[in-house]
Amino acid sequence: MKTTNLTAILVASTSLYVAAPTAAQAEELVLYCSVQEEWCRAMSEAFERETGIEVLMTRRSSGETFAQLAAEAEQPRGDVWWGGTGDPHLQAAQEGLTEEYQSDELANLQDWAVRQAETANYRTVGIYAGGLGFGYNSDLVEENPPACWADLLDERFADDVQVANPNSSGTSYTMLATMVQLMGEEEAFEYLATLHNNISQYTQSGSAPIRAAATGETAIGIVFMHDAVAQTVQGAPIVAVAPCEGTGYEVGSMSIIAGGPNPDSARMFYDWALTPEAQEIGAANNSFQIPSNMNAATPEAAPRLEDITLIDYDFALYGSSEERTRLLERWDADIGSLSQ
Ligand code: S7P
Repeated sequence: MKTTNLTAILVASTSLYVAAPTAAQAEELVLYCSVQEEWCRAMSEAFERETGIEVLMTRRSSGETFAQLAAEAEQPRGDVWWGGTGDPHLQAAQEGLTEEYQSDELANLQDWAVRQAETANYRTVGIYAGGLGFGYNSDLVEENPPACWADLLDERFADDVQVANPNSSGTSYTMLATMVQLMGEEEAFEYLATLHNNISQYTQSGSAPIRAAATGETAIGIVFMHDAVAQTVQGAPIVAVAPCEGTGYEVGSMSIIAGGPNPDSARMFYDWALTPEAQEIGAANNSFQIPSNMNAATPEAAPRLEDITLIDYDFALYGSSEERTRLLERWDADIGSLSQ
C-alpha cells in the first residue's frame, strides 16, 4: 500500500495536466479515508490482499475531504471516500460529487444505514454508527466528574476542554448540529460562546481532543464516545460520557466519487467494505463503532446506541448543502472569531 503524500495530492489536484488512464491504473484504487489512520491502513492492506488491487490511500478529516472533493470536482482524483461522518457525505451527494450505486449487501444493513442511502438517493451508504459525547481524564478530574453538556461550562474547566473546528472536522460539525437540535439555534450559539471560555484549542481532527486528554494535556475532550473508549482500551485514564441531556450521533458513511479514475475498483471496494469480514477489521484496529452490516460482530467495547439518550438527528436537514454551509458560516462569525 502507498500512503499518498498530502503535498503531492494538493499539487496533483491543482494541476491542469490529467494523465490518460493506463491498463496499470485499472488495478488501482484511490481511497480517501476519514477514520483513524490505523483503521484506514488496515482496510487498504486487507483489500489489496483480497483483490491484488493497489490502494493509494490518503487520510483526512471529514470536512477536509468534502472540501477536497469539491475542489477536484472538474477533475476527480479519488475513487472512494470511505468513512467520516455522514453529513458531509450527504452534502457531497446533493452536490453531485458522488455517484449512485446500490450494493447487494444493502439487504444486510441496519435500518439507519439504509435510511442514509435512501436520503442520498443511493449516492452514499452507512457503514457504522456512534454516539457523540465527551471523555475526561480521571487523574485530572477526580471529584464531581462532568455528566452533562451543561457541566462543561463550569469555570473549573477553564482552558481545560478541547473540541475540533467544525469546518475541518465531522465530529465537531455533529456537535454543532446536535446543540442546535437539542437547544434551538440561539441557545446553542449562546452555549458555544460560553463554552469557548473553557476551550484551550479548536483542533483540526475530531479525535485529537481525546488523545490530548489521554496524555493529560487537557482534562476533557468532546468527541464520539467510541473515540474516548479507544483511549480507555489502550490503558489511558479516560472515562467516556453520554451527556445527560441527550446527544446526537453519526452514521459514518461511504461514497463512490463521481467520475473517479477507477470505477470498477471503486465498486469492488464498495461491495467488499460492506461485508461482515471487512467491517470487523475496525475492532481489530482499535475502532469501536457499531458496524452497519447486521452480520458483523459489534465490538464488545462499543458504546451501544440503546444505552445513550439520542436525539432524533435530522440527517437530511443537517447534511444539506444549505444548512451545513449556513451553520458553518455562523460558527465562523460567532465562535471562530472569538479570541483564544
Ligand atoms: O475516529 C473515528 C471517527 O470518529 O472519525 C471520523 C471522523 O469524521 C474523522 O474525524 P473528524 O472529526 O476529524 O472528521 C468519524 O466518522 C469516526 O467515527
